[in-house]
Amino acid sequence: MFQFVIDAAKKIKNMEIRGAARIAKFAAEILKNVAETAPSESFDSYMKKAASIILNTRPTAVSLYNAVNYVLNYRGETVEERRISAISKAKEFISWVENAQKIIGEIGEKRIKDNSIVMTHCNSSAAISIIKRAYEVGKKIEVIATESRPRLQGHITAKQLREIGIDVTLIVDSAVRFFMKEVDCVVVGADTITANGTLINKIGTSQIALAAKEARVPFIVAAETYKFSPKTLFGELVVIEERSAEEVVPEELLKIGVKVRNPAFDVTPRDYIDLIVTEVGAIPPEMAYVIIRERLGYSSIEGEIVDAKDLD
Ligand code: RI2
Repeated sequence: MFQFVIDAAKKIKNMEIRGAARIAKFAAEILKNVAETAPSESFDSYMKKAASIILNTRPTAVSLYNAVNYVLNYRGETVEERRISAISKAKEFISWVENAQKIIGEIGEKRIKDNSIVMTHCNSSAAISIIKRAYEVGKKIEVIATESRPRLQGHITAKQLREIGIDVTLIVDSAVRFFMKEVDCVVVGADTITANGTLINKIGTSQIALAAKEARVPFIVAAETYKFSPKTLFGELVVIEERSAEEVVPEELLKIGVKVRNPAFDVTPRDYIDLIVTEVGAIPPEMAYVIIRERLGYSSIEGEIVDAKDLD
């Protein structure tokens, strides 16, 4: 029974399935599958164990936690009622993901000027939704996409934008400040936004924000409301995932004792963020608390989540 959950969790861990929204949607799909097939006598324990396995994959993007928590808040007197409730919660979450990205595109597009150059980092479906929409409504835009070492998600972004006809220039991450003077606005995604409006996103994001602020270039974050972290409201710090050294250097360097650090994300203070485009509106980062209270609620905290650390 759990083999398919373990296999799915591995896909998240090795980044075959990646991107904060995609992993959250995938988690909801796995839990839906578990809800549909779990034996009645152990329905609740199957759901909890599957949740633990899924949560024990990538620690930083709160979207994964919010997805699991949303589905695990199923209710019902009988097992069959709980099964139906869990399946419908999973479906609700999946459509939340799909609809939110579309609306973010429609809202965020209005902040992109005609004849402008937009810089983006990594591969964010929410950020791309804004860029694509601006292009679709007829604005003439060019995109500067960063390579996003070490996993080179910038290549995916460049390909996705080129496929629909947008002019894209790919640059190495360290060239961000060199090109910033040509840029009209920066649009990036989010893995997590904390209660005080801090952004956690792909490593390198904070340097781009710094360069943008220096050059007075607007820095826009595209984030569905399930990227906001209820846990941070209660003092929890966001864990920054550190991935393996092999992603960064060839083995021969490791063999001679070169040490490598490979944090996957960094932290951008809210003072560097002009706007967060969510599916419920374009807000200043200071409004993060309101989003958490109104969209995610305290029940997210109370939901029963098992500690997944030991389940590898
Ligand atoms: P969407 C990605 O993380 C990037 O940091 C990206 O900005 C963020 O998720 C949000 O992506 P990774 O999974 O949810 O590549 O907007 O490490 O697609």
